[in-house]
Amino acid sequence: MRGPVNELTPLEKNPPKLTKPKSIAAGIPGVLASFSHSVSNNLSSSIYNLSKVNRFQGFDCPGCAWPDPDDHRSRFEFCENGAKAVADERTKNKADPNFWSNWSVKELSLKSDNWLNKQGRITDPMVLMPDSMHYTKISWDEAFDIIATELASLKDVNKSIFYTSGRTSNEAAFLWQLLARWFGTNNLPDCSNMCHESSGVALTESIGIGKGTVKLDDFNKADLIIVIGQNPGTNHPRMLSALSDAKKSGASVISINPLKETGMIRFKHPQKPLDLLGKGVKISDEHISVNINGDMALFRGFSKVIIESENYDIDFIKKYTNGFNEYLDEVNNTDWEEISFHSGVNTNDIKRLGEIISKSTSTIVCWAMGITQHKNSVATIQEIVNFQLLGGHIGRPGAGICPVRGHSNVQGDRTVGINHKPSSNFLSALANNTGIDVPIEHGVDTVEAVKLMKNFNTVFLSMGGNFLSAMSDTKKTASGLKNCNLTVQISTKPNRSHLVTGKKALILPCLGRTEIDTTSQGRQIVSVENSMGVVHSSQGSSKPISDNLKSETAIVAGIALSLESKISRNEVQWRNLSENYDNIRNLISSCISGFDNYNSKLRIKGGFYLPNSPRDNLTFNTKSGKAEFVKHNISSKKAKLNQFLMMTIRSHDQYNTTIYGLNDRYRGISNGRRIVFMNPDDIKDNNLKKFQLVDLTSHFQGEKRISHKWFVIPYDIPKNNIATYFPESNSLIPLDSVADRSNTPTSKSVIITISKSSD
Ligand SMILES: Nc1nc2c(c(=O)[nH]1)N[C@H]1C(S)=C(S)[C@@H](COP(=O)(O)OP(=O)(O)OC[C@H]3O[C@@H](n4cnc5c(=O)[nH]c(N)nc54)[C@H](O)[C@@H]3O)O[C@H]1N2
Ligand SMILES: Nc1nc2c(c(=O)[nH]1)N[C@H]1C(S)=C(S)[C@@H](COP(=O)(O)OP(=O)(O)OC[C@H]3O[C@@H](n4cnc5c(=O)[nH]c(N)nc54)[C@H](O)[C@@H]3O)O[C@H]1N2
Ligand SMILES: [Mo]
Repeated sequence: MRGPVNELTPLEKNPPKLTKPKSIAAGIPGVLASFSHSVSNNLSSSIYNLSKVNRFQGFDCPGCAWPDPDDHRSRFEFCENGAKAVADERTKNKADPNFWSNWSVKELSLKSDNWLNKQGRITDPMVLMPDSMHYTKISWDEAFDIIATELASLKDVNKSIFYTSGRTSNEAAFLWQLLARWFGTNNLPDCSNMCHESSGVALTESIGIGKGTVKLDDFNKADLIIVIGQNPGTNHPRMLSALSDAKKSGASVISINPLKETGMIRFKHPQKPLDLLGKGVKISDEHISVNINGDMALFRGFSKVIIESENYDIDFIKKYTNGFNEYLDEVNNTDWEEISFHSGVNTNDIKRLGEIISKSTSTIVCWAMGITQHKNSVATIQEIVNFQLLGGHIGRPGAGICPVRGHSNVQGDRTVGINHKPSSNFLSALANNTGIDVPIEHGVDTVEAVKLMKNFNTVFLSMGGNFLSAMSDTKKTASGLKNCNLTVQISTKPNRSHLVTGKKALILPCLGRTEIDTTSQGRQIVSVENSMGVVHSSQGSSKPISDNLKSETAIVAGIALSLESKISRNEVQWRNLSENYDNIRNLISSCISGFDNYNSKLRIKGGFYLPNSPRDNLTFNTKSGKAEFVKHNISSKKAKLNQFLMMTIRSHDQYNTTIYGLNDRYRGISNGRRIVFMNPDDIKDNNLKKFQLVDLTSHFQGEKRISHKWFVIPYDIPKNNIATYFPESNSLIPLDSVADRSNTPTSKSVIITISKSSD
């Protein structure tokens, strides 16, 4: 018998060490930190690889989706985040068949996420048979045969699920969705469902495109940049170069966040010697310590000031927007008391800042997870768009909206068809160009996938990612995965989704971004789309860590070819596509607009911009043909007496569920992750003390979820707000606690009570 495995991250014995939060991001410590991560992995290979990051002939940085300047992509552009991601992939450690035979899945499940990641790269395809305690090596052909057999034996194709994480290239992602749709399902949940789905839903309705409207160069032309719910110092460090350049060109920066994140205070460019010597550039001119989920009310307040001072752009509004009068009524009917109550910011501060903001002639608003992971996220984002429309800040130089995407190709994956709700245009283009019978019925997102898995015996296939740890409600997600007939993880490194599995499980190891991808037709390049809609090439240059790895595209084709005979279908030329990626790109060009001459444009330095009609020519593909003011009542999540509102955030030493180390340098935390950031007054009022061990209980629709033994840490955070790190805290987030319309787990709004742990 396999026996029960541990689904949750293990507890920690000792409290962390605390120092004062830092006031300057990057600089020498940033360089040293990336260096030390490289040393502990594989220094020479990391340095060689860093010289290739984001160069015209190099590979796309796996760190994040922030773009590079159009004119100097050949500069040595990397940051601590990227350096760590590269070093982590280039590790010399190998989770080879010996490793898997030394450790049972149960033993591995008792280890920390940090330990699991340190074991290194997976070298061979591995299988876990029913009732077996260990993974054993399997041939690729046998692995493909197991998958094809399980898929072909499903009575209903909609009991298969094809998950995607956002690092997958356009080419692999396109083939992946083709495999799912050729098989007959739109069950294509992806990490976007947990990430920027709210932005996509809100923006599509408001401005007719689910993406941002700025180019990087707009940052140099803006006079005001507002950064909301984002921690760029840790998660998008290259954005700090853009912000510091913008400051030098005269822009003001406002940061809106319950926490004073270090990157938003001061920044020293790690690759500019003069910056390293000086005090660095001051980034935020103003910081607003908004309450968690108070942003919608805050923006309503700013809009109210703009309207009351008649500082709106009436020409723009008349020509390009719809719904202004209704919005005007809504704003006039919102009183200041409500605004201050929901935002947690006092009226005078909002009015003072609103006055300054209303004078801006070119504003950019940036946001990330602090905005997208709440119940009212879609409404909040639409309020931000309303605010931008008032000033006419869309489609003009130096102005626009900028949802800052996470995974390095999450935006590209969606563009090329990773979408559980595909448009009918896309589906008919796919049908016409491939001859396949496309499924029309919408598929499941990540929350619906867990429910499907719990209720039926499904087959779950995962292109990258770590579904168990990334999803909300860890226990429910685990029971869903365990109910699957088969779970398949296409991965680079070990993670908890390899341990909490279906009855049978496969791990298929793939090439990483840094590695050379060769087929019978020679060396291949792939492509990705960054956060600002630039599609460019990426080509690894290192020898693969093992001879037994396959590229993601080869793995998709391998599954498909094995399935062909079992379901007697042969419409798609899988071999032709996977042996020469130009053929995949030709197919993408025929199916998706904006990709004409894909193969030649990709080979031009720096790649090409996809069309973006609001930005390019102020046209809006909405119901009215204009940008929509969408009105909503302002709302916010509030904790009741003796409760707290919890946000689950990233530390400086993690990449989503990959834990590089136990430090959160900028916030002054070292050697621990199981901590609750808490306001010092709340600590006192609740009779707690620093390092007190507490249990956290979440409350949702009468249900309780409890997580034991967290260390209390005093921190500068608004009263009644607390913060913990994910993935540890994901077990507290109820599966049904989701954002309206986007169905994104409310990872930043969890109602919690705190009690002292018993010994
Ligand atoms: N090094 C590193 N880089 C990464 C990642 C990583 O894990 N590590 N992940 C990548 C991915 S997939 C993504 S999506 C991005 C994530 O990038 P971020 O969105 O920056 O990541 P989070 O840590 O979730 O940070 C959320 C920020 O929002 C604030 N916040 C939380 N709730 C609220 C709120 O209600 N209102 C406001 N105004 N602020 C709030 C928090 O204090 C925190 O500063 O980063 C990408 N880049
Ligand atoms: N509570 C809470 N939960 C959250 C969030 C939050 O803020 N709070 N954030 C959410 C967000 S924004 C996101 S995007 C999701 C992330 O969800 P995922 O994308 O599913 O998770 P990751 O941790 O990025 O996936 C890491 C794994 O990807 C594999 N991998 C790495 N590189 C490659 C590669 O090149 N190819 C392949 N095939 N595999 C690779 C490795 O095996 C690694 O273990 O988590 C979400 N979950
Ligand atoms: Mo993300």
